[in-house]
Amino acid sequence: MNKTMKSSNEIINNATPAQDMQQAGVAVVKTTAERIFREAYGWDSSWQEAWLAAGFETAGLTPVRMTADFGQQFKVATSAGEYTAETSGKMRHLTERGAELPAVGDWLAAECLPGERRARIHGVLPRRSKISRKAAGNPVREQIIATNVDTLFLVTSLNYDLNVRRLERYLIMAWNAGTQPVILLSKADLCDESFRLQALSEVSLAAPGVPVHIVSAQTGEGMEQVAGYFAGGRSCALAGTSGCGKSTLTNYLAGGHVQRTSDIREDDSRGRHTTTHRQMFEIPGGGVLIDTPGMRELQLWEGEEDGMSGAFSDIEKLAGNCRFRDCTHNREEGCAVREAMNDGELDSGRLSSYRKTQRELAFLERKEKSRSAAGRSAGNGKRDQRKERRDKNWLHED
Ligand SMILES: Nc1nc2c(ncn2[C@@H]2O[C@H](COP(=O)(O)OP(=O)(O)O)[C@@H](O)[C@H]2O)c(=O)[nH]1
Ligand SMILES: [Mg+2]
Ligand SMILES: [Zn+2]
Repeated sequence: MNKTMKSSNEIINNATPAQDMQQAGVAVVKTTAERIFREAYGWDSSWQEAWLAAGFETAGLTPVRMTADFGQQFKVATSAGEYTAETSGKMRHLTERGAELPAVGDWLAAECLPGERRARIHGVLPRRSKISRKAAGNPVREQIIATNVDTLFLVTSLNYDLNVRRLERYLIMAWNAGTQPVILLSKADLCDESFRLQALSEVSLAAPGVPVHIVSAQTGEGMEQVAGYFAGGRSCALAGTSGCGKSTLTNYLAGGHVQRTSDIREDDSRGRHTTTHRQMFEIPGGGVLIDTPGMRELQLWEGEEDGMSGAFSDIEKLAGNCRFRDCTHNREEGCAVREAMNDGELDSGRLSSYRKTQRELAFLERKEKSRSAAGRSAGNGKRDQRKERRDKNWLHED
């Protein structure tokens, strides 16, 4: 064989020759299935690098991707189909905060038990993106919605659902997460042309620079563009209130009835919570989609990225022209933001939403700070040490 040519086996399997020999009996079939699986689920050369750097290959582990979360137990996709999985005792022992447990979307290092269709999880690859919100009823706990999502579809239906203030919150969540938001205005078949145009213009103002598509899972309108986001095995997720049509879109894109959908109650136009778990589905042409339950109220969680700048780029750009650098856009002379508002270029509702969200995030940050300060003064240096060790163990086990 030509030396520069690689067999598909070599491209994905970096095992030593000795390990290759060991597996020789099943190598070909196994690696073809493995290659198809990894391509479909978005494995690429930088995942491979992270995998090797973490030492998972030498530990004899297999990459699998978490598809569903049922609390203690969860599901993972493997080259041999879906397995039930749980974390290893050691990993559970090292875990104190829920946020560091595997989440839907994670690439995990697994010990597969094919006879039982079970997997034991020993590690998590560092995440590329992480969609979080504040856990309900707990001011300082993060709840991860999904990880490693390239595109987050924010769905809002064109019948009764449209609410730009709520959309702004979803956009902050997307930008905080490090994902690309895309807005889907769903159920286009239910509204007339003038309502569409109005919705489109309102949404474009609330979401500067964000792609917007008008879609219908009923007629298929706009669905080709949506399908384009999965090209090259990319990962997408759906977010939006209950009843806006997320599971119906999932069924359309997955090419079958994979998710239950629900009828909207006529009285309040709200869907029932038919989708109760976050779950990932494979898209026939490659790529995956994560469907999520509706969120009654989206409580923001400050991420590593600056979501405010992403979601309110128009206001921040204007603020760059205010005379004073620390302008609060209240009564200062030479305030470009107020000027734009007076000229009708900037909606006053949007400015007050910007301010309100800023206050909310500042409050959250203060809470988080005082909590970690309290933790330290209570002699929790030990916990920090444990956390550090844990990160090492999970992410860089070499
Ligand atoms: N007319 C119409 N109805 C839709 C469309 N998409 C979803 N629906 C309906 O909206 C209701 C809620 O859909 P579902 O997918 O369960 O919403 P979810 O809660 O966001 O997952 C169901 O009765 C669907 O049949 C659409 O494109 N057009
Ligand atoms: Mg649903
Ligand atoms: Zn100003």
